[in-house]
Amino acid sequence: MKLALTISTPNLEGQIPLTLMSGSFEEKLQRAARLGYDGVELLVLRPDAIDPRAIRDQVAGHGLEIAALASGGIAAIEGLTLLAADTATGQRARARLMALIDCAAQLGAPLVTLGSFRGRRAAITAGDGRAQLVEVLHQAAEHAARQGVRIALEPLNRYETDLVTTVSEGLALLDELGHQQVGLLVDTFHANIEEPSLVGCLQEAAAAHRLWHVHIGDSNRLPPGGGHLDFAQITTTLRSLHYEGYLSAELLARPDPNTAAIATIEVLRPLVPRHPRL
Ligand code: LER
Ligand code: MN
Repeated sequence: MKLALTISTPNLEGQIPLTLMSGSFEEKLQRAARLGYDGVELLVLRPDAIDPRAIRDQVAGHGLEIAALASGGIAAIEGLTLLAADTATGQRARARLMALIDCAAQLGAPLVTLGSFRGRRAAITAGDGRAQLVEVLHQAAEHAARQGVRIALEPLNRYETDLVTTVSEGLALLDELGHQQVGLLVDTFHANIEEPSLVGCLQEAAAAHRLWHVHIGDSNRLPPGGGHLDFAQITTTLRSLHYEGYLSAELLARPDPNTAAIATIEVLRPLVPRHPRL
């Protein structure tokens, strides 16, 4: 298991919601490496506005990996979602997803997350939003397979989506999709709201060989320790499931983006000891 935190790409000004660290991209990487993170999850809005190869080299230069490429900012900041009321917006979002997959391949990122960027079923008035999402995912999965990238669908709490709020629902959709390129991302904050059992949903996703990525946030989305989730139990469970992916902090930057990054690793690193680098 490895530890990452979500940061925004160099072209994005200001503090983007659910990203950590302040300052320039270079300063964020320096600080992440110094704190002992293994990687960064990169929040990308417009792949055409960044230089993926330069970013890949810059991240590697700090001894960090790119854990994932996060799509959530596209919905949060631009309001662009795959399930959209009008066809033109849906098409634009679909093209953006394909561009994100290309960008992930150029960055050497193993996966693209798909959380809020999918949008809501209720947005679709003509036809069925669920069927539409399966169709988009199929097209994206085929493209991702050609690019050697995977897609991680994220169950979200009911206040953020009306389509896939639990691992069970996610697995049912993936069964229907029937594509090896798409798995699940479990976010501890969302899972605490929706799942009958946090440990149980991790076991369920892992048993289906679909537990590909984990977002970390406490019950109230503060850094671990700020709420009532038991991260020792979560990491023990993940270890017993032989989970080897990332625990990636995606949480509220409180009291400030740097302190939240420190608080996160102070709780998680003792639970996820670092393997000596050969
Ligand atoms: C949003 O709440 C979230 O968890 C992100 O990962 C969604 O893309
Ligand atoms: Mn998340």
